[in-house]
Amino acid sequence: MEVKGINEDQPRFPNQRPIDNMSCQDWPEPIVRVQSLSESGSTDIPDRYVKPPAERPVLPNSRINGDDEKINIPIINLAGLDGGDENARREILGQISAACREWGFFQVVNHGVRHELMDDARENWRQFFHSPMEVKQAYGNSPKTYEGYGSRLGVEKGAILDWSDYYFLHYRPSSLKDFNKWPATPASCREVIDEYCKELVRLSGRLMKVLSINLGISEDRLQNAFGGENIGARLRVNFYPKWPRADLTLGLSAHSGPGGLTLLLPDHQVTGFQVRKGDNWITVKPAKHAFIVNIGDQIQVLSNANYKSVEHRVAVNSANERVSLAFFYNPKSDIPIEPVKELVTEESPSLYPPMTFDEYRLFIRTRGPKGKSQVESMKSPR
Ligand SMILES: O=C(O)CCC(=O)C(=O)O
Repeated sequence: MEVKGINEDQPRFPNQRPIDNMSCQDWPEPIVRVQSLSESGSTDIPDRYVKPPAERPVLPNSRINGDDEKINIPIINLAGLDGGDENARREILGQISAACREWGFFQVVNHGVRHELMDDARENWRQFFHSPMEVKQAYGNSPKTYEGYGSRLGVEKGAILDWSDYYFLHYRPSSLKDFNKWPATPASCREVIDEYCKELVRLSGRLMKVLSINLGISEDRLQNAFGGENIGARLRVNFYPKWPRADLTLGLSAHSGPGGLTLLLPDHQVTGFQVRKGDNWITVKPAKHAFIVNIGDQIQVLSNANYKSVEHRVAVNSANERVSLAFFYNPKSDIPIEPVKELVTEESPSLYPPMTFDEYRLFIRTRGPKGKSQVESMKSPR
């Protein structure tokens, strides 16, 4: 997809200041790899990564087992979801419904994805990030599509940046899937990631049915609104190098998922993923071999805000690197997304105008992660 410039006469997000003279074709400043800064051994944190005091994180304990915080997002066992026991199925649907409404997040275990595949996928990517810099640079990305090896989100000149490098790749639609843009190192990477993404498309489809049923609409309604079989699917692998002054920065700034569903495979050893709950940030304690499921903005829109996307962010660890795999299950990018008709009534009028995902994601591609400002700015007054 070509990202168009955003100097349009009528900005689509009325509460947002336009960015002038920005074409989104290239980065506004030379790219610095965060991993190289971390490995340089310097203890000074460059100003570019120092967040304003109000945005700095409350740091979790570094190792999962040492974290004594009791609160966690719900952990839901999917074992009985398709097993034929109607009571068990209803119980799981109820747990997912409550988690979507109260948290916008939940973890799933017994989800059907092989544990070895999950471990393999994470380790392949860890090895990729530990490859020589020239290997990684061969995949260096641009803001035009973001595919490849990158170190910033957004193209605002002089922006305060996040303390992470990442890799973005397309899995769906098939026309955008290009093995040449996936790492060839380590040797098993492409094959493992291909199988991993296939499994996650399947799991996402199961979860989409559950969300539809829980909204009281037909089980294939959300999937059809996403374009049926023609969904989009992308993987972003995040690498958060360690940094002694983790208290001053963020690995990923607060944002809500701009797409549909996110299935996150967190680091199994290092915490850092935080979810907003009211005025607090809760550090997620990942269950073993669980995926963290997150409702994105497109589902907030389709559900007419019955479900809400929730802000999340990542704290850096001062002693350990952290690797996570975020799989984004998105609507077909060129169809209008708006509240499904069954959820629009006289008492609950439509809250959002139709917008394609191609248009919607221009915001994060140009401005970077900015809390929930985008989806909030779209809302029409009731
Ligand atoms: O690294 C994490 O745990 C979260 C990543 C995330 O939220 C994202 O990639 O959008």
